[in-house]
Amino acid sequence: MTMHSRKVGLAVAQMGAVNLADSRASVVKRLVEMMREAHGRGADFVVFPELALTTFFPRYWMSMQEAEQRYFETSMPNADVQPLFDTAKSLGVGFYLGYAELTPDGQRFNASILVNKQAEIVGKYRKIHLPGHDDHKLDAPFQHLEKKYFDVGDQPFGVWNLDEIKMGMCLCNDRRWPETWRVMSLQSAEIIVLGYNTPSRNIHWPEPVHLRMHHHLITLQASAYQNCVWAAAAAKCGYEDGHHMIGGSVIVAPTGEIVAQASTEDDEVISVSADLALAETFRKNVFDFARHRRPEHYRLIVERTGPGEPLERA
Ligand code: ING
Repeated sequence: MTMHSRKVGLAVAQMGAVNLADSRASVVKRLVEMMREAHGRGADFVVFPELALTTFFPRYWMSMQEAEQRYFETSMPNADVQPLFDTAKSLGVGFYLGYAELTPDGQRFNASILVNKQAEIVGKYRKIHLPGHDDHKLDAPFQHLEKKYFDVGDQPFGVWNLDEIKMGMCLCNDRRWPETWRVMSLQSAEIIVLGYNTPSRNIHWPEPVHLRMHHHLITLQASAYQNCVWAAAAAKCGYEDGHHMIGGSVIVAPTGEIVAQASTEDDEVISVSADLALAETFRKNVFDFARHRRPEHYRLIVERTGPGEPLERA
């Protein structure tokens, strides 16, 4: 059957390392350059990484005051990121950007925004699944202190109308939890975008390094397919002051196939012409939620946080 096509130029701007010594201005300059390259390839929308403006600071122990002073944004946009908003407006390109948010009342979030082609902030998301720990692990090679520096997101996973597209977003560890994707596909998301910073080394056990990329890719491929969405994921990667993070930025079609993948661990733009209509056949036949899902049998997903006893059966 012929599908009417709804093509969107979708790009991911992967970032190489941002080191402690790198200023926000130097980072924003790199983001602007990649936005220009994406636009040159016909992109309507560009995905930047999680915490894109600074090094992945949750790997370091410091006082909350120092973290707030060095790594959090107290307004968005602000003078440092304004060149990115100005470029977006002049080129007519929307974007997703991850950053650390300090609210006026002192709350701290690992946040991301959706910005439309007029450079207006259409949506904001605050990371719900915070990995890592909040204690100082003195014998660890590095820390993962998202549970220390960030509050749990206070808004639901959302979907926004952005330049005619129904777009959802999340952040990094969120992608590993199926509930993240389902809550957004139940809001009719067509594209789900996210940024990530994924250390290649596990501080808890000697996990083989290849598993980091394997889990990253199967998560995105399965989630895109099971939720009939395009998925676009932007890494910040490479060696940040000697601490390695995986690359593997990808764009995944609703078929579950990887249609574009970064091949470096540096600043790299990948892009596709994403046909949103491609998802329709899967929504009509395989994953027609309204026709096939049986929420009355899924109750444990919401009622239980951790695993418990088997259910009593009739
Ligand atoms: N980083 C990692 C991620 O979820 C992690 C943390 C890695 C958790 C591997 C579990 C396994 O990709 C962030 N920032 O969430």
